[in-house]
Amino acid sequence: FIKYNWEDAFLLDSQLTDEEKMVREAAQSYAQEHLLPRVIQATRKETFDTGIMREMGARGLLGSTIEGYGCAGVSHVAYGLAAREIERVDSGYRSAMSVQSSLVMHPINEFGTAEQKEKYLPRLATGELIGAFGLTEPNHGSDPAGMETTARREGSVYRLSGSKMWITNSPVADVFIVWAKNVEEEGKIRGFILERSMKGLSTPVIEGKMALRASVTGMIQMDDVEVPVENMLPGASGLKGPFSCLNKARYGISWGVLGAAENCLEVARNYALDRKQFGVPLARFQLVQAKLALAHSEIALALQSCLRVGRLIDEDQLAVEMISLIKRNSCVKSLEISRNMRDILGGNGIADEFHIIRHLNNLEVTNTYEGTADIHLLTLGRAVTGISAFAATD
Ligand code: TGC
Ligand code: FAD
Repeated sequence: FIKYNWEDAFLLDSQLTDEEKMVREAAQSYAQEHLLPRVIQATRKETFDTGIMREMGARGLLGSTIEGYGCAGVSHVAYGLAAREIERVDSGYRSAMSVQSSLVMHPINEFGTAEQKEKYLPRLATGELIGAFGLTEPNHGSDPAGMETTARREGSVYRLSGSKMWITNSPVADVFIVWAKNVEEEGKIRGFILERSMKGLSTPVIEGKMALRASVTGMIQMDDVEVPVENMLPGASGLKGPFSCLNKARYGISWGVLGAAENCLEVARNYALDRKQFGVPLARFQLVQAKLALAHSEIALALQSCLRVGRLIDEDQLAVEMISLIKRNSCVKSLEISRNMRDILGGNGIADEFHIIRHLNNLEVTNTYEGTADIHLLTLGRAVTGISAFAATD
């Protein structure tokens, strides 16, 4: 037998290519050297430094799976590994990377015209432009099919009206992928590229978030915004368009949250080895060991599932339910791990200098956005039974 390495239980490292290891190391050193020193103040003050986008761009972390347009063209496994390293520091920073890569650059690359790709992708890849993705509305979160935002064709423009809610980066974004019902096509959902300078567009900040505070979140309000016809994404029609972007982003989240969980485990383990109560280190107590061992087990198992799905994406063998399975599993388990690790720190568990309480609050969000844990459970329930249970009328 080989010696068990608790930090790499199933020898994940040995399953990676040299390029994937290089991407992981680059993301790790960037996150530890440049993001970690900022995160406590950013969270206290609820600020997002937009320079982070250019820093990520300079390191090839934006739109990294795209070929050409200045993008790195790496594997989905490499993208997942980078998400894990960024989120080891904070879910908000991974959110910024995910939205830009999977929800803005991916739809332009997948559904856009050659002109749209040339115009936007290179500057999104460097982080010179910041993007946002508007699907959720004040009255429609889990059920985007009910969206009320409309697009009405008038000669050479579409007029967009409606509002989008809970939009990552919207207050600082230059470019917006907005999903709306096209009145001329009986309400078919279409994607549009909006720019900040367009008249009738405003993006108020949502204040007072108690989670994901190092990420800026806002609305996209559209009052008859005039969007040139050539800014519609021709290749996306129906809910499939936004959902296929979500597949990519949800995949990145599945890896990312495990980085946050690993950081919670690392902090709690070190604390349990140092801190003494009743004359012995906390790590000497069976109940404390149980919490650490369970956290370790869930992380190791979840990482293997993410790696497997990443390989299947790269082999073009993805079924979308696989994404629901790993997104929900990683998020639910990471949230539970962060709660248990926080407990090991006692009173110190709520101090931001120990990081866990910040991860815990962030992981409440990751459990909710990109499809709540229960929505993904229902997707899997439908796959298992063949019966849809989303709506009372199903
Ligand atoms: P349903 O009837 O199931 O499907 C409608 C059409 O969409 C297709 N489809 C998919 N296509 C690609 N990938 C997927 N994962 C797909 N899921 C469904 C489907 O084949 C169908 O196509 P067609 O051609 O037959 O019309 O749709 P439904 O209305 O019953 O809804 C199902 C449900 C509840 C699962 C779905 O609406 C859902 O996923 N709800 C959750 C909403 C959500 O995830 N919102 C995310 C907003 S973005 C965000 O949170 C960003 S956070 C960013 C950050 O900061 O990191
Ligand atoms: P609701 O849909 O109202 O759900 C409330 C509760 O009801 C949940 O527990 C849900 O599981 C449950 N529920 C709903 N339907 C069912 C059902 N059929 N059966 C059982 N239970 C059900 N959206 C974007 O478009 N772009 C972004 O960039 C973005 N960023 C975000 C950033 C943050 C910080 C947050 C908090 C959200 C963000 N979102 C974004 C929105 C996010 O995707 C939604 O919050 C999420 O999809 C849930 O929608 P909702 O908040 O309206 O909750």
